[in-house]
This record gives sequence, C-alpha cells and structure tokens, in this order.
Amino acid sequence: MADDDEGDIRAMALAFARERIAPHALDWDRDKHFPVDVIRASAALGMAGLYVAEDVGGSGLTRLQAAVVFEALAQGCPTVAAFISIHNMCAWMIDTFGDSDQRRRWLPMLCRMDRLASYCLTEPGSGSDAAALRTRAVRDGDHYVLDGQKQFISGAGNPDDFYVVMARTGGEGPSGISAIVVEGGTPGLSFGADERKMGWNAQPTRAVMFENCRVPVSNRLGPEGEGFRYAMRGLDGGRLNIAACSLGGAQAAFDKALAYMAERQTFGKRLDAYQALQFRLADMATDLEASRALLHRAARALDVGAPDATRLCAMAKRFVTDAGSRVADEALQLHGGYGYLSDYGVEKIVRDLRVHRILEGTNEIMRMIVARSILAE
Ligand code: FAD
Ligand code: 2MC
Repeated sequence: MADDDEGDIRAMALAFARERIAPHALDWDRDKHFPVDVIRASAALGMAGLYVAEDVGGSGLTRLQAAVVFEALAQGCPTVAAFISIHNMCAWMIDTFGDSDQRRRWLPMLCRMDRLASYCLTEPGSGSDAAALRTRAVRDGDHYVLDGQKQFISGAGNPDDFYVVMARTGGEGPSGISAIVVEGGTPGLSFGADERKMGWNAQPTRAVMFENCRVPVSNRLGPEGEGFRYAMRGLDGGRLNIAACSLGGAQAAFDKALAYMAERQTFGKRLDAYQALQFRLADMATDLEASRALLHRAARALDVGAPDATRLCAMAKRFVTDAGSRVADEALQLHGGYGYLSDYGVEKIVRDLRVHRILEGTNEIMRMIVARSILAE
C-alpha cells in the first residue's frame, strides 16, 4: 500500500470517528445504546466489506489498510469499531469460503449493512477450547436442523441480523464442525437477555439459542467439516482488528492525558513539567509505536499469506491489547481523580479495552498459539 493511500484512508476513518462517533460515545456507553444508524453510515464509506472483493460491493482493501481504519474508528469508540470488525470478519468468511451463489446472495446486502452479521463460535461449555462445541446440525433432506446454544454473541438480537454459526455436523473434535449461515427470523432461533457488562456497552452481547431450527443445506459454507478451520482463518484477521481497536482506544487516552497535563497545575507547575511524568509519557508513546509496528508487521504477513501469519496475528493481539490496556490505565492515573469520572472519557476506554484481552481468544490462548508454533519448528 502506498503511504498516500494509507493517509487518505486514515483521514477518512478519523473524520468519521470524530464527527459521527466520538461526540456520542459517552452517551451510548451510559445508555447501552447500539448505534445501528451510525454503524450503517460507515457502510456508505466502504467500511462494512473492507477486505471483501469489489464485484459484490466490497472495498477490496488489504489487512494493513483495514488495521489503519480500525485504529482510527476506535479513537472515536473502541466498542463501535469492534462491532464493525466482527461484521467484516463474517463478510470475509462468506467472500472467501462461500460459493458464487452465496457471495451474490449475501455480500451486497452485508456490504451495505442492510443486515448486521454476528459470529457464533463460543458456547456456555466451550470458549477457549472452541473445538469442543456441542451445537448440532443434523441433516434432514435439504435442511440442517440446529439445536444448541451459543454464548456471548456480539450484536445478537437485532431485527436485521445474520449469523455465521459453527455447528457440529460430524464427530468429535475440529473436523466434525461446519460453518452455517442462519438468517434472522428463522423459526427456532431465539436470544437471551442483553448481558450487563463492565464495558462494550454500545453493542449488545446475548446468548443465541437454536431449537429445532431448520436451515437450508445451501447455507453451509464450503464442505462439511471445514467450519473450524474457516472460523480460525476468520479469527486471524479478527485478532488484528481487535488489536487495532485497542491501539486506537489507547491513542485516544494518551492524547487526552497529554492535553490534560498541559493544563493542570500542581505545586505551581504544569503536570507535563515533571520529569517523572514525562518519563511515563515517553513509555506510553513507546508502547503505542511498538504496538503499531507489530500490528502492521502481522497485517502484512496475513496479506501475503506468510507461513507465520497466524503466529504473528496471535503475537500482535496479545501484545497490543496488553499494551493498550497499560497505556489507557496510565492515562487514567495521569488525570488524577478526574480520570475516574465518566465525563473525562478515560475510564470508559479502560473498561472497553479490558475485554480485548479476553475475547477473540484470550491472551493466554494467544500465548498457546505462539508457543505451539515455536515448538513445532
Ligand atoms: P475459558 O475458556 O473458560 O477460560 C477461563 C480462563 O482460563 C481464561 O483466563 C483462559 O485464558 C484460561 N485458560 C483456558 N484454557 C487454558 C489453557 N489451556 N492454558 C492456559 N490458560 C487457559 N464469542 C463468539 O463466538 N462470538 C462473539 O461475538 C463473542 N463476543 C464476545 C463479547 C464479549 C463482551 C465477551 C466477554 C466474550 C465474547 N465472546 C464471543 C466469547 C469469548 O471469545 C470467550 O469469552 C473467550 O474465548 C474465552 O472463553 P471463556 O469465556 O469460555 O473462558
Ligand atoms: N488457520 C487455519 N487453520 C487453523 C488455524 C488457523 N489460524 N488454527 C487452527 N487451524 C486448523 C489446524 O491446522 C487443524 O487442522 P488439521 O485438523 O487439518 O490439522 C485444526 O484447525 C485444529 O486445530 P488445533 O489442532 O490447533 O485445535 P485445538 O483444538 O488444539 O486448538 C485453538 C485450537 C486453541 C487455537 C482454538 O480453539 C482457539 O483459537 N481458541 C480460542 C477461541 C476463540 O478465539 N474464540 C473467539 C470467539 S469470537 C469472539 O470472541 C468475538 C468477539 C467475535
């Protein structure tokens, strides 16, 4: 990607974040409001199918360009940016693993965000050990009959929803899993209550239940038994985006701290005149740069299909989400008591970023992926 392209894309996403997201982010967090209208407006700028091919309405960007977009969007609100990322992950899975009929049927409306897509892997009894999932899809003629429950599904329960569901069509383990699209409104599909949570309040998190839920076999992506590998391929890119969302949130917290320290005086001096605090700023800025460098390195690796791409995506997800939380927490500390007040916006970033160390694979699982790959060499 040429630097000019990257600059234009960043400027466009930053403008959207500043104008459409940031002014409302605190209200959405407080009111637990899922801003579907604003999320849809991002689709008009090409953000709903960032790395979906252009023939079906996607933007055809690279993962590196997408990482730049998600960092910029997250400067407005990490939670809204992260939902857009999940939608993109689902759209990419259909683009990559769907047949031409499925691509034409679903992708134009997903790229317009007529429907919002959710990714359904986790279950009450299987989170980190995702291949132990138990939701069953039993073949009955031209249909699968789904029974089971998904847990913690982001964005679920919206009237225009669309679900990419990993379900068991075969035996135990990863090779018994298939990826099946379930469209909102299908009889037998229902939802739990919106979970009350520490952060990520601007998007709903719900259980998704399947009870005798009949879905055409033609909704299956690729052959039976490939669903787990597709789900993991989707998460490679999803993890980059979650890292980018942490980076954007942390950058926004850093910028707030810098501005605050230029204003606030103690003992007759501005906060930014104290060397002890300047050193803290130096460490935070270094964390941000190191994070961006590793994130972009991993994104380039995924773009070219490098053999170590999965390992680099896991490294970036672990490193950047940890560093992002550290920077945001330091920014809160540098605000003193005001950092703890909601109106200053920093405590919301701390709360939103906390879950990035848990979801899309916990940071312990990221270490497992990295360590396994090192030891396999
Ligand atoms: P567990 O797997 O039970 O893990 C508990 C703890 O043990 C963790 O610290 C874990 O790292 C550690 N651990 C587990 N096994 C090992 C091991 N072998 N070695 C070392 N440590 C280990 N899922 C979806 O499918 N779709 C979504 O849209 C989605 N959105 C989410 C939104 C929110 C707000 C949240 C909180 C979760 C979401 N998730 C979603 C689920 C998320 O991916 C899981 O919570 C996560 O993968 C961890 O699974 P678990 O909660 O079952 O924890
Ligand atoms: N790309 C392609 N294939 C992959 C892959 C990847 N990144 N990762 C695994 N596979 C393949 C692997 O090669 C193997 O294939 P084969 O049978 O042909 O050899 C198969 O998948 C099974 O892989 P493993 O043997 O590594 O499976 P295992 O069960 O030991 O562990 C693990 C896999 C731990 C990496 C996986 O379960 C995992 O990522 N767990 C975390 C779950 C997670 O990230 N959940 C996120 C939910 S979404 C979310 O939170 C949101 C907010 C949206």
